[in-house]
Amino acid sequence: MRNKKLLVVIAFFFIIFFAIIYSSKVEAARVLYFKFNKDNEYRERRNFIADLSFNNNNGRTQRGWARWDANGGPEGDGAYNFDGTDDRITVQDSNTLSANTTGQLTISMWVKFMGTEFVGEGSHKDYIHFLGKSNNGNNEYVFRQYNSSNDEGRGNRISFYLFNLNGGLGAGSYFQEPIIIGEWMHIVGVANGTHVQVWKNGVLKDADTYSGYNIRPENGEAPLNLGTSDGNSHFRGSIDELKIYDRALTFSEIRGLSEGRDVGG
Ligand SMILES: [Ca+2]
Ligand SMILES: [Ca+2]
Ligand SMILES: [Ca+2]
Ligand SMILES: [Ca+2]
Repeated sequence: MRNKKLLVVIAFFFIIFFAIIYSSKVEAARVLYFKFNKDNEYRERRNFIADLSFNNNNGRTQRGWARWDANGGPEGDGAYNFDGTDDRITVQDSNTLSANTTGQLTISMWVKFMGTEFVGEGSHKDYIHFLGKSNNGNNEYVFRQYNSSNDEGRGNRISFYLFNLNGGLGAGSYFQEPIIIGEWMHIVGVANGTHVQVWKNGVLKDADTYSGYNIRPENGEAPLNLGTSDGNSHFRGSIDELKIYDRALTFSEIRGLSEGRDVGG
């Protein structure tokens, strides 16, 4: 009888122990988290956006001041709006945001598109970047939206690209489906060491090899920008719940994020 009690106590402490190890692992995997709820507890005043993963990847709004919408986001708890002209949020360059230092990278966010007709960048001026860590000589990755009427057959294409630092063709995965203005979409880009992937609303849409484009990710010096990548084009819409992890999340983890559950939660 006494032994049985002892076993129960030991088992209990083992469970607690592994639960702590597991949750700290999940916490360690997350390298950036923007909730965009303007939380006083984290001194989110004026143009300061706290990195709630506590890796100090804090954000700041720049220039045209991306506007905070108190009722924005899929949960209505606050999100940032971008005007398509000059709005952006900037995070300083950090090793934790580069695919080669982490080995793998997952970028998860909620996005609401408010425009599908625009003049953008590129030789056809038909795309904008809504998130990117990429500028001349420091190209790492971007999320791209093509306009609806482009002449390349890429109408409404949403893609995630991984580049070599010197640019050129990137390894890009995409989906090309109707975009409903004003509707929140969950978008995830993954770089898992050999492939890039893009996910929409918890569904894997496309995957492509690094090797197909001779991509070898390196640590560049560009900041991470939301609303643009390098200022050459700008996104019109909203972003909420940006989460970056230093590993490739699993199918069920990405599905969970798209259904509002946290990784490990
Ligand atoms: Ca502005
Ligand atoms: Ca929010
Ligand atoms: Ca593909
Ligand atoms: Ca760097």
